[in-house]
Amino acid sequence: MNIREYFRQKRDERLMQKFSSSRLDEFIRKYSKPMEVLFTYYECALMEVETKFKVLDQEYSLIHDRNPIESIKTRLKTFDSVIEKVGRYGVPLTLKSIEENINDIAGVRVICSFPEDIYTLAECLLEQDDVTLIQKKDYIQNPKPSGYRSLHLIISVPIFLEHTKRDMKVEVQFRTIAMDFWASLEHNLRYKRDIPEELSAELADELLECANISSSLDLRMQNIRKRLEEDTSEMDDMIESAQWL
Ligand code: 0O2
Repeated sequence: MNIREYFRQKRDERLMQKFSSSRLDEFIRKYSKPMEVLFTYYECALMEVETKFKVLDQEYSLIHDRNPIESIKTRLKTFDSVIEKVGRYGVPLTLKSIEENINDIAGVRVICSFPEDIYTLAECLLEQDDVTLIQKKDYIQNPKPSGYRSLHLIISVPIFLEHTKRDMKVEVQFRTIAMDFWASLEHNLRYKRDIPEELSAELADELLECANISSSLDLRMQNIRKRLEEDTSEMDDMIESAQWL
């Protein structure tokens, strides 16, 4: 479905609560084609960033004999959630304003094995000379009141088109498997309707406790890995010196 059809279909739904039909009509008339082009550019930026992580993962496994990345997920924000955000932020409904103000149209989620891998990968990404950091939010050092943990970076990367280069913004969320498991469940519960207020408050407390437990589990698993690595490297040293005897 193209953007024009999409907006037509959505006109009587959620978008109408934020914007008058004449503003939406004007937006559709002016911007449906350029918006499609813009979204294609975001999709290209997602491919660029995903490839960067795949390369880092390959190289790391050559050197350290393990993969720091469990999985990579990419997503483009839906048109209606972009428009909903424009309404929530109170910024102009124009293409320029969407590009300037909405930073997470292209999103990459990198699921790592251990908390330390998150910072190693983020550092490796930011060292690349075509990557520019725009914003960093460290919800691992400073978890959200809900218990949410993740490292968020907004970066800008170039995509190379037929005759030009264009810098595009991408949001990268780094999580461990445990952080991602918690966030997915919490997200599902949050969007579940008809939960009585009392139960909802009870579940929020329970979720916060689960977030803290899973954070300490992450650290314990990381320590186990470190001790195993130390043990293996001691063993390698012993084997190496025995060969000289
Ligand atoms: P999606 O589909 O996952 O992208 P805003 O985006 O305006 O609400 P801000 O400050 O720009 O707020 O972004 P923030 O809070 O730094 O990060 C927003 C994204 O982080 C969310 O995207 C979620 O993916 C994730 N997130 C943040 N807080 C929580 C939380 O408490 N629980 C869970 N499960 N996820 C969280 P979207 O747009 O909501 O959805």
